[in-house]
Amino acid sequence: MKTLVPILGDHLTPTISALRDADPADTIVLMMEVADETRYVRHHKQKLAYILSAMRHHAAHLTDLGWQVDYVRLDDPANSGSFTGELARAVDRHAPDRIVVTEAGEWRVAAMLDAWADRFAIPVIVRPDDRFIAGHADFDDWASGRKALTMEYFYRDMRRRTGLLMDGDAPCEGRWNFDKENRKPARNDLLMPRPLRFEPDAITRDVLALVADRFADHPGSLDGFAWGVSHADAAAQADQFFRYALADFGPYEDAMLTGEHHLWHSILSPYINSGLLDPLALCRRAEAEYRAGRAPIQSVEGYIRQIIGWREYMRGIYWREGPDYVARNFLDHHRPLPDFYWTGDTDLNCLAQAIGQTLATAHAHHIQRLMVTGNFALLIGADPAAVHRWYLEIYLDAYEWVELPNTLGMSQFGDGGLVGSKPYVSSGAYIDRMSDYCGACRYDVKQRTGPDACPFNALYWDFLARHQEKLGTNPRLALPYRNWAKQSDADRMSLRKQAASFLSSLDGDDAAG
Ligand code: FAD
Ligand code: DLZ
Ligand code: SF4
Repeated sequence: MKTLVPILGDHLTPTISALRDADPADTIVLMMEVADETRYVRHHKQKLAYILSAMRHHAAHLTDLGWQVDYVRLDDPANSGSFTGELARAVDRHAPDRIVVTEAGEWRVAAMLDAWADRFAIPVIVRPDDRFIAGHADFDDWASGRKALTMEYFYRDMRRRTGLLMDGDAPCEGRWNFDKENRKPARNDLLMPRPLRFEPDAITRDVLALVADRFADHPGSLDGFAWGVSHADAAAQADQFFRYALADFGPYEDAMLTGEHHLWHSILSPYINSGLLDPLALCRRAEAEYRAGRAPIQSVEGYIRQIIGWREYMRGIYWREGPDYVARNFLDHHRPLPDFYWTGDTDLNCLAQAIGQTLATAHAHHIQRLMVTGNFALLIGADPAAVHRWYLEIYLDAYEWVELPNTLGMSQFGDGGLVGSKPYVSSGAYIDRMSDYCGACRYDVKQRTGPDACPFNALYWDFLARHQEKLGTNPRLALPYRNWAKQSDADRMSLRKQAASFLSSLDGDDAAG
């Protein structure tokens, strides 16, 4: 039976479910570079270059493995610009008996796949994406009937289910979570592991030229593009991480340092999310490092939790909450995101560092995303949908299923506490403790009011005051609200005035930037 198998840009896994039992002699693999996908948000230029180059490398890899690949390029004059249009053309070209596809990674594309069955007069079989450990029904089973969808309990189930870091029925070393041992600031004089840099080959150079030519209006820079684009590249970066960084991953997971973009992070999320690396295999390898005595439990447990805990949990939330999740706005925030999110041109040094790095590389690590750019957006009352669009366009690893619950849920509290039990807000003190940014900033992190005061300080208290009705009864905010109440009326008034003046400077055409 002649089968057409569309492989989407995040399906770059040779053993993907749609290909699993297929006969190469009877199967046409269809890969499509389409304008709709490159334009549904203004993707960072490096994100476009990465995806298109990784797709081209994957097509070559599949061909080497014996598959017949029909590859439609973006600059093909006949390209219709959409997945459905390209599928229609491919059906005309190949006259298949059926279409087999692995489910899409987001609601927008899932709706297209659903419509294919009506549009084409042949069966369309949509298979589950079993690169994830928890299927949709597994997550629903776990979630239904629970008052709170606490990630930690989901994670424990995933540990039991995979057997990762388990000694029989008990967690290794008697605890599920070793975060208390982590969260150390880092110093610049430590010997820093370096992620690999990949010199663009001929395929990537072609794609870089295409992106420079067609997407000049998109944010970010292509200069110094050094991402891996093939299975071999991704495997080499994984080796680098396990050899040089995993052991210290835990302790320095939350640290931020000027000029040090990666610290002990793995920098593997783009490869995992597009399919070049298998998340479960990475976790098994991390466990092997622990069992061999080469990496301590607090690093290995922390790393595995991010993948079988947070990553799987975010996907479960995305599909469970439905396509309307994107419209939630619990705190009723409507401010546009300041222009400097697209330029890095601001005198708040922490933001300039995190955004500057993001524009240069399309990557920033979790605490930069959560406690610098995310924290600031939440404190100023930015519209969560606008914040979501920024994260979706600006990061190389951003696909809606993982980006949206992280941004709207965890970072912006837009879902009112489904993902996070309290908003991730902080004053400048947190950033000062975890980074070296404040020392080089024109603001003084210790001051709360006055022209040199760190804007995060007044904004923090103002945020709590503004949202007292909605957040005042949250037990995890009891201490900050007690501290707010303890301050004199005059202090509270001057903090609120300070915040109001900063916020109106943002309204005044980004004057604070
Ligand atoms: P490491 O720090 O080395 O972590 C190991 C792995 O764990 C990552 O490769 C990733 O696969 C996984 N992981 C860690 N944290 C999370 C998390 N919160 N959710 C899902 N997976 C996680 N991650 C994305 O993959 N895509 C996104 O679009 C994305 N958007 C985010 C938006 C916001 C506002 C925030 C706060 C976080 C977001 N994250 C996103 C999660 C996290 O920041 C990135 O996964 C991480 O920075 C990737 O870098 P790394 O591979 O070096 O991760
Ligand atoms: C993100 C992206 C981009 C920029 N371009 C393409 C493309 O041209 N062709 C393609 O197959 N996939 C692309 N992608 C990734 C898809 O948007 C991704 O596969 C969907 O989000 C699936 O849900
Ligand atoms: Fe950021 Fe405030 Fe520190 Fe400046 S002083 S880097 S604005 S936290």
